[in-house]
Amino acid sequence: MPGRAKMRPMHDHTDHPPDCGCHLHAAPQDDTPPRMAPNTLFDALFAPHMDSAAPFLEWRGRRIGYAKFLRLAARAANAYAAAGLDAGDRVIVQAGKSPTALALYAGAVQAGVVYLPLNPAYTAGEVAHFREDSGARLLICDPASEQVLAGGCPVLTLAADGDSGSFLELMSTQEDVAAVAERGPDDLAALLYTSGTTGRSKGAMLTHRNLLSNAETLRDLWRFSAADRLIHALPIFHTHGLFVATNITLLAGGNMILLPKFDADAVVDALPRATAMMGVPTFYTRLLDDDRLDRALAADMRLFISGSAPLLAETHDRFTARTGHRILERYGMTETNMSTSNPYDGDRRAGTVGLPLPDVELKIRHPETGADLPPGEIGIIEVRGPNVFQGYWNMPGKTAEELRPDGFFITGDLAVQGADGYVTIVGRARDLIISGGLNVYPKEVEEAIDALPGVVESAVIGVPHADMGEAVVAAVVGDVTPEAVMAGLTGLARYKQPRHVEIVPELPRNTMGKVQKAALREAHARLFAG
Ligand code: MLC
Ligand code: AMP
Repeated sequence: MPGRAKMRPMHDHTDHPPDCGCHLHAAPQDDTPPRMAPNTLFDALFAPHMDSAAPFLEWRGRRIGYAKFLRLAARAANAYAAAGLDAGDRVIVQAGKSPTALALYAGAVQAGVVYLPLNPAYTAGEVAHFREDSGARLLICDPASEQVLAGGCPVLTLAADGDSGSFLELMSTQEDVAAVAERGPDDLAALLYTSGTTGRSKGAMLTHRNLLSNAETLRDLWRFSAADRLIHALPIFHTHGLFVATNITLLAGGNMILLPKFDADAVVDALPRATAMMGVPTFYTRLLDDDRLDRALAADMRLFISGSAPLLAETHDRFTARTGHRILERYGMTETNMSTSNPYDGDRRAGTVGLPLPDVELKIRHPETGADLPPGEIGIIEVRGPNVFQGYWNMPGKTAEELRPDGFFITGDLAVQGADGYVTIVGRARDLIISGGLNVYPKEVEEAIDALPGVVESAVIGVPHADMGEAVVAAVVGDVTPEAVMAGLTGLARYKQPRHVEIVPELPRNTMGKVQKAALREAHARLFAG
């Protein structure tokens, strides 16, 4: 793991990149060759804006400029140091969405601290695993959770609105300029936990290069510039909202209308002032359910992007009919950032996730043999490139199972690639439910159900859901009621809990004794189809 960072003063202009945009660089530069960036992400995302009065965030009607936001980030960087964190240490942030929470990410980049964001929906038991596994030196959470989460490492707080809490108090005692920790492209920037089909969640190690290369590629592909204003209604504890949306905006020098969460009224209000939006498919189906969505409302928008879950071709087409915009669908994963995208110019093909990104190699391989498959055949997507993570934290065995020695990552998504390069995802080789863009691993829910008194066995499946794409449903065998099952699952985050529990005499099995989840899915297919 990375050692102690070398620190440099933030405005030491001997070290400062010539294109940083700050006032001391207004004079022409000499021809000395560019130096290696001392902090890969900081120098690309933040340094150019240190003294910029340009807007960065609109939050609850308030404008926050770049310089102001970065001063907040510097306070956060200093507060990490005051709390005893060195570069390379992990900080867990389980906080609501606010400009302050975003500054905690930016401050971590500046201080070289490895950022580990968590869904506020995670329960104390779930958080305990992340804390123990990551060896975090500090946990920042909502004041209401402070007592429950105490133990293991120091706990400081940030309220859901970002306006109070002991970490904010610590920030307020700090200078608003901070040292920049020296971090290279291969140093870790973030640890993002992702569940799996077996065992506990795994921490995906993402480096400065992983995040920056993907942001650069997508900024160029999607033509983001300083003229863009992005509607940001995604959570900031996942790749989509934290890295794709935020890093691209920072890199382009654009700005964001930061919404606490997706809310159709707030998005309708923001659309006439915005140029772009990124969302999961649920955002688009909810907008389509709103009569106010029409061509006039979206007239000044240039780009709608969807990802994290399959966008139905029907949703895609209905959106075009209503607004005149073709949604641009892309495909990614926590471990890989983004890997494919439909083109900006050219055919945005409904039901496909487009073409491999320019710096990403993509292969469709045989699920068992790993052999390359020809166009038109279904196999597993494998990707390689600067976007692909470094492996799972402290899990060399799991890393070796999914990351080949030649650098290709086995995604577990089943797809077919046409001769023209377009990739269509047709299913998943791993047992996974995606509900509203959040992943639920049936195995984790089944283990929790099977541990309840009276339960013999269970099978958890995803069924079509008009709003969330898929909903979690449990079939349970045993002397137990659906209510007792639900009451026993409070240790799981709410979004993982079944929306429907059915007590059944037995689970359908094939001749090999394997539970036939396809038959269960079929039997419950109309439950939430709308
Ligand atoms: C909230 N709930 C969910 C849920 N979100 N249940 C299932 N699935 C979800 N995704 C729960 C709430 O706790 C609540 O429970 C109930 O469902 C109804 O809540 P809601 O008010 O309707 O939900 P809402 O707050 O509007 O959230 C829905 C959502 C949100 C879809 C807008 O989940 C969201 O923003 N999802 C995006 C997730 C995301 O960013 N994914 C990217 C991962 S990165 P109760 O009991 O109180 O009724 C990735 C890589 C890539 O995948 O390619 O991008
Ligand atoms: P996560 O592990 O939370 O990062 O989720 C990544 C998974 O989301 C991928 O492995 C895919 O299964 C799914 N995913 C992301 N984007 C898309 C998309 N555009 N279409 C279908 N599935 C997607």
